[in-house]
Amino acid sequence: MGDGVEFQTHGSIALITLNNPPVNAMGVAVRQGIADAIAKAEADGTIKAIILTGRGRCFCGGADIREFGKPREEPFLTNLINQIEICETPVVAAIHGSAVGGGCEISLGCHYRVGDASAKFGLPEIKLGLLPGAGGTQRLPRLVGIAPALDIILSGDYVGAQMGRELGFFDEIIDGDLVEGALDYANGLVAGGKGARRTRELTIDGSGAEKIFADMRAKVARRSRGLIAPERCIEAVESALTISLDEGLALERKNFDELVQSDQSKAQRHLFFAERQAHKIPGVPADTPVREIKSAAVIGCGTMGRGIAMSLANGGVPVTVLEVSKDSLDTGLALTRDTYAGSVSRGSLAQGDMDARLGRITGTTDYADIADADIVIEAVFEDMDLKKQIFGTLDATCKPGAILATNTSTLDVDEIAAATKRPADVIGTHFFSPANVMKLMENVRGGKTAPDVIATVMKLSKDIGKVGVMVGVCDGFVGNRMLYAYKNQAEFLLEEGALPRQVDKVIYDFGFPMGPFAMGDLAGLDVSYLIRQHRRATIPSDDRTSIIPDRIYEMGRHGQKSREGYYLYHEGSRVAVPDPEIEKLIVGISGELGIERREISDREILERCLYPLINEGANILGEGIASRPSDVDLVWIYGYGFPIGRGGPMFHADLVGAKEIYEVMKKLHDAHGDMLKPAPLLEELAKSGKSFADLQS
Ligand code: 3H9
Repeated sequence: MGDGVEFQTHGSIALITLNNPPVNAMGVAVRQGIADAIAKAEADGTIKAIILTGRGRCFCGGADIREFGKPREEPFLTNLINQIEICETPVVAAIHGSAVGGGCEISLGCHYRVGDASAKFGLPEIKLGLLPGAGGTQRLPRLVGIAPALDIILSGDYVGAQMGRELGFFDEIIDGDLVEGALDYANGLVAGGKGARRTRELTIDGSGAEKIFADMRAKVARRSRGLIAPERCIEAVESALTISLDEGLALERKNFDELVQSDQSKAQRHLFFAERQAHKIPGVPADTPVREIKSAAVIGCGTMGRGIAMSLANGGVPVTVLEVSKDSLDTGLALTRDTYAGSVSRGSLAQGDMDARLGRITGTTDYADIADADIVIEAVFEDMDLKKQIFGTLDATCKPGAILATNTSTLDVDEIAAATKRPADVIGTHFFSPANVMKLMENVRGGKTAPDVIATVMKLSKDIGKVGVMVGVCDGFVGNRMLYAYKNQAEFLLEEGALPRQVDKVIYDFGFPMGPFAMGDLAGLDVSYLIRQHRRATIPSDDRTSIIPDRIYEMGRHGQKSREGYYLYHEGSRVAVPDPEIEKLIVGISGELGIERREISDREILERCLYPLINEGANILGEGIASRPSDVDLVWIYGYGFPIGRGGPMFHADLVGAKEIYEVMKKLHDAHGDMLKPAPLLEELAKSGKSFADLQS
């Protein structure tokens, strides 16, 4: 039956099984195999029903994403699905695991759908900057209604078996063996004289549609600023109400073809593979055994500790939180409860889920209670002596084989590990605030961290729904080290002539959720002040630093929390209002420094903030702190709000061109000195005409 598709008969039932590991993606060979198998079954007068199912971990992960951007080869998926739908013989999709993207669309072309308890379906194309291009926008609204279909298509999230049954996607959920159950189901159809039942023939209930579309457009404008795929999805679903299915398929295809060529989709496809590539770590073979994580402990119940504990509990891991005093513990646990209750009141979490998650979090003030934890994550203030003391205690208390992790964002993991007699078990797990929301885990391997500890922590990241990236030890690791380069330049721009609102607007317009100064106000200017003090004491540097942030902090302005920082914030509002007092202060500081303020263009602001960030990424790659450019991209996308449609700093650098960035860096270097020295790797790429993508492993 060609590669990747098996054909069997069971009495009068034809069983067509996709067998294309790892996820039965439908490349050209698989599409051809299915088309041949369907034709064969239809031509055989003894076949009364057809089952389409998948072997391995899931039914089908969709079209083969690696084929996108290459010339299309027949049979096209849309035609194949039409071929299935117009069959006279009833076709049943029997689904286990995921039926997603084209995998969902092919099941929508089948006449009936059954699944086992593991079954889930969804249309994640939006996460690839696409729209479902093989009928998803036309058939799903016909089957489940407009509002649920829009939710599924625009979120890209997957729907489980039970909910799928309630929505009318699944006709039956099968207990026990899926294929046996599907055979019984198909035989039942034959016995009951049930024939083909075509989704294309269903009519859509258009009542309330205008409001549904308007609400969705408003939501998308808020959540997906700058991305083009969401509007194309809405437009295609909307068309299902007014034009025929075949016309709708043509519109959908037009939108798909436009999106698949776009830089945004290329960027998002890059990120899809980047997330998976990040799990391939030098020195850690794929078959490295992992340690079992059945329970965890978190040291510290402050903002970070609470967020980490919630992340673990949300991912199903029971966690014990340790605090120094009963009072701080009680406060921390109460705040944890409040955070969950807030999600319940906003409707983003069910009460039952809150109870289950909270039930996984317990508290203690006694190290003896965490002695059996499989992983302990320390999340106390950034103070090396304190951390060393804690790791000494953990070393003395925790069971052999426990992983001892630190949430440090800047400190030397090797120095922390040296406070124990088991440095091989020590690793960094750097979460981002708010840790229960932000997806990045910047995991840091020390010089002595054991491969199985690395493999376990990367698996844990995935298990709790985070994007894990493994990096090496250096000041600030990947994320914060690049952040220093970016923020420094933003501050110098103020001294030279720009104002916070101008810099922030340029960065916001580029696609970040906010600019560096609004971000500073949100994070707390007191926090960044303390970090700066600490860094100056521990890592003295001759590099130029701006005096503006210290001055603002010394005025008692701590950002949003004190309703005054770089901006003013009215009572109860998070809207940043430019403050003439700060603008006067900045102009005054330029005078003090003897800098003649000048007009600074938006272009200069963007280049001055972004190119040093990219340049630092190149230094980090050159030093081997990150294994590959796409790892750096993941850190900035999921930890710092780099716009997803731009694919991360290194992907963006390739779109601009290494040569162009190098030329600008050279000029900046001449004007501002060595802190803006072009990275040797950037220079090499510029001179050889290569790109960061060429370094990808
Ligand atoms: C589409 O269908 C377009 C249509 O609407 C229209 C067309 C005209 N293609 O995630 P995992 C690889 S767009 C190629 O770790 P899991 C993945 O790279 C498609 N490769 O497994 C990895 O490779 P490696 C819409 C794919 O068990 C390996 O499979 N579909 C594809 O945790 C394992 O992946 C999607 O966006 C693919 N479609 O989760 C599906 N999918 O081992 C997105 C996966 O070399 N995929 N690979 O690193 C998923 O959500 C998950 O992969 C899935 C399995 C849930 C299926």
